[in-house]
Amino acid sequence: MKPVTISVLGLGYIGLPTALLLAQNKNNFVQGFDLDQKKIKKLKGGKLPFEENGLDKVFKKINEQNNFTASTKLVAADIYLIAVPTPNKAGASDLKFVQAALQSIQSLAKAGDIVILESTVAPEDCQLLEKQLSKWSVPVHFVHCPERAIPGNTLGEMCGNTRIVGSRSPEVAEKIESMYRSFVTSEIKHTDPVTAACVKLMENTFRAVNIALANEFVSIADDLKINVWEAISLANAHPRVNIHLPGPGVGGHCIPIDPWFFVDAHKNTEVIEKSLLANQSMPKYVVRSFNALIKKNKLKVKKVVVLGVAYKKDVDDWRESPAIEIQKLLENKYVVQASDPLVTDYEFKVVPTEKALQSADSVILVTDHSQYADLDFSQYKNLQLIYDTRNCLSSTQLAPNTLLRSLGKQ
Ligand code: SAJ
Repeated sequence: MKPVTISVLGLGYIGLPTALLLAQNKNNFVQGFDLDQKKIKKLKGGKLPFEENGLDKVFKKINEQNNFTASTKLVAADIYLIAVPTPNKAGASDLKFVQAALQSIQSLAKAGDIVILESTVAPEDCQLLEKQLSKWSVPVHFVHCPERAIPGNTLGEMCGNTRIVGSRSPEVAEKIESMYRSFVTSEIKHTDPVTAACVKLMENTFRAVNIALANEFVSIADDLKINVWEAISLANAHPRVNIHLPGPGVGGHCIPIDPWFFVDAHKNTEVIEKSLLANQSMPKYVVRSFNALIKKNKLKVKKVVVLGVAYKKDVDDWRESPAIEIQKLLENKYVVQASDPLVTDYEFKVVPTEKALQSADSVILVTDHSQYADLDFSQYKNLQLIYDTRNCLSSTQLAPNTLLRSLGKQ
């Protein structure tokens, strides 16, 4: 069989794992391309530029196969796969990196080549890109296959999540399905590119709206003086109910941002908009509840630790993390220290957990890292209050004089 040459543009958290997974198939010749010289140097030296669960094993195998190259110069291929960032500020995807990638592809493209876009874009932008490519002097096929990744389990998600192939040509869709089939074990579904972009946004919007609902239930539970976690768990025992978990707010680079693409481009999106705003209001709700607890229990709190600043459990990523706003709000009233064993380079100084807890008189737990479940808080006798926004701690971890309260739990 003639080898298939695939050039992957952008060797980041999506592009690199995708390139390596594709190279597992010995019939693929995969050429990775990135502008970052340091990254390419590392890859050429047999080192991964970042850590990702299980990726080192795949990389080791690929290095023995000789069908993966990394370069700062794009090389001609049959299939181009774009996995560059689409930093999405102010409600629209920023296409500057996608446009730069397309420009370099255009200078190499031959008739019949396939250009796959994996980066998340607004459906309107997808329409625009499709139109743009249809005007190239050399006829190429545009395909949109929204990326599949979840920080902490990217390989699992890339292989196990349903893949959407958005193409106008059934033959091209078949070809791309067989390309992904070398590592995707779940279903691969076909549609057109714009629907594919819409599906990606719908998935993230579903999560945002559902989390907003759970967050709204917190305030209802507080009014009724009941435990929201217990109520949600009982409601979820119903076969057709799946309420998500409340929390201090929604972070990450997708769920708090992507749904704005819908709100900004369409009418009748009140539910989505209100949900995004409801999630955005959670840091304020957390700080208000924390202050109310201090007042009600007549505590003398001066120093607060924000425990966990990553946007979610067991990741080192703090993009859009609610911990940032919580800390800013707390600083109006308290001396605040941020602490997170996984995060180093952060908006604020990060203090080692033990040191931070030794000098603090209270804690707001923002991220439910697994290691906090084994943390012995009882050695920090000065702690008066721990406010657990994820309901992940147990009173058995604390000294008897420390008060433990969870968000939405009386
Ligand atoms: N969160 C809650 N309650 C929940 C679930 C999550 O408050 O019940 C919070 C988390 O703490 C976090 C935020 O929401 O701050 C987002 O976390 P997440 O795990 O739901 O999502 P991401 O941003 O890590 O990854 C999402 C995933 N999308 C969906 O699950 C629909 C992932 O599959 C996508 O690939 C990714 O966005 C993306 O790149 O679009």
